[in-house]
Amino acid sequence: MAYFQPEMETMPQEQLRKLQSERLVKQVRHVWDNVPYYREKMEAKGVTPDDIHGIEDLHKLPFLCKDDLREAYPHGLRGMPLSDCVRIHSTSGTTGKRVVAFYTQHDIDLWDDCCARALVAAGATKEDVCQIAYGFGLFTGGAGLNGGSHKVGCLTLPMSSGNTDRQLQFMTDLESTILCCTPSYAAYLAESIHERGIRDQIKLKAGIFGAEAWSEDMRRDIEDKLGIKAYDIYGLTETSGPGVAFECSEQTGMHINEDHFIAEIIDPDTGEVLPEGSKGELVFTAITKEAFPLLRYRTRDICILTRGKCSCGRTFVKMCKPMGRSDDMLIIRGVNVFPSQIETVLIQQGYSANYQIIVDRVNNSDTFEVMVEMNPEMFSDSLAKITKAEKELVNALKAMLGIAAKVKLVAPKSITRSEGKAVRIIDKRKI
Ligand code: DLL
Repeated sequence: MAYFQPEMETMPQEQLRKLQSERLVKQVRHVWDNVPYYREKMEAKGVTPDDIHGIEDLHKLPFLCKDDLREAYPHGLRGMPLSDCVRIHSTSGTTGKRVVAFYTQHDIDLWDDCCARALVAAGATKEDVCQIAYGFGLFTGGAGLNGGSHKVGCLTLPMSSGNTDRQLQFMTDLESTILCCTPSYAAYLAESIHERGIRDQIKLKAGIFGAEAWSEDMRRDIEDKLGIKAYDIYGLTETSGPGVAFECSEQTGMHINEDHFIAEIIDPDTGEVLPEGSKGELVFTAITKEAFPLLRYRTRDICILTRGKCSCGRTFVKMCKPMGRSDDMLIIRGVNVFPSQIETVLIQQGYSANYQIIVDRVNNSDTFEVMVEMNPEMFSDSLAKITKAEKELVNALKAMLGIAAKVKLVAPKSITRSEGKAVRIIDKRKI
C-alpha cells in the first residue's frame, strides 16, 4: 500500500488524538494572540486559551461562519503579518463580498502535502503524467493539485480548465495518466473523447474529481467512459483548498487529513455536536494553518463521518460524499430537495448529468421544472416517444423527491456546459 506520509496517514488513533490536542492548544493560543476578531468572539463566550486543554474542550469554542468571513473581509481573520504571507486565494461566491484566504509559505507546503496524499492514494508515482484541468488563479483547485503533483514528482501539466481541444491534444500527445478536474468537466471530456473516437489513444488510469457534488452513478459513468478509476477529493478555500479529504482505493468515503483538520458534525439548527455516524453539518478546525487559522468553521456541507477500519490502512476518519449544502438545499413546496437526488434519478434512468433545475413562484405557489438533455439517439424520436420519456422521468423524480416536477427533455448539448463548476440551479424566487 502506498502512502505519501505513512507516519501520519496510518498513525494509531490514540496517538492521532493526542497530536490533535497538542496542536489545538497551540493553535488556540496563536489565534487568541493574533486574530482579534476571533478573540472577541471567545471573550463574548467567556472562553480563554486556558480553558482549552485538548480536543475534549473543542466544543467550548465559538463557531465561525461565512458571514463572519464577509464581515472580517479582507484582513480581519488573518493570523500572520502581511509580510509573512505569500499568496491569497478566493472563493467563487456569487453574492456579497468574496472570501479571501491568506497563506504563508509553510501553509502552502502543508497544503501541497495534503494534495500529494490524495494523488498517491489514487496510485500516482513519479512515473505519472498528471493533467490538471482545474482552474488556476483565485480558485484553489489548480494551485492545490499542482503543488501536490510536484511533491509526488509527477510530470505536471498545468492546463487550467477549458480549451477542450488543447486538453485532448496534450492528453494524447503527452500520454497523461492522471486527470484532475471537476466531475462535470471530466464527464464533458469523456463525451468529447467518445465523439472523436480517440478513446484508444487515451492512457489515463485515474482521475481526481471534486469541488462539486457528484453521485456514485456519475462516478460509474465517468469510470466506464474513460476506463479509469475515479477518486473523489474534497476541500474548501477557507480551509486551504482541495485535499482536506481524499478517497483511497476503497472508494467508500474520503479520509480527512486529521493531523491538519479536526472534523465535527453538528445539528445545523441548534449547533449541538452530534455523535459519530450522525448526519449533520460538517465543521472544521484547522490546527496547523498559520495565516488563516479558522477554528470551528461551519462549512454548510451536510455529511456523515465514520471511523471504521479501512482496508487501505489509513486511520483517518472518513466523510461521506457531501449530501448537499444546508444553504443550497432547495425547499420547494415545503419539501427539501437536493440537486444530488435529481442527478441520481437522471443517471439511473440512463441520462447524462446535464440538467438544470428552475424554480419560480407563480401566484404564491412554487413551480419546479427540470430541464434534461436527451441522449443523442433520442433526438430523432417521435414527439409521442419523447413525451412518454418525459412522463417516466416525472414519475421517477416524484418517487425520489416526494413532489412533482415538470420535466422538459431538450436537445443534446443545449444546456450550457460548464468547464468549471456546473450551475445546476436557477432559483428565480431569490432574484
Ligand atoms: O471547491 C476546493 C476544491 C477544489 C475541492 C478542487 C476539490 C477539488 P470552494 O470553491 O471554496 O473550494 O468550494 C468549497 O465546494 O464547501 C463543498 O460544498 C463543495 N465541494 C468541494 N469538494 C466537493 C466534493 C473548492 N468532492 C465547496 N463533493 C465545499 C461535493 C464539494 N462538494
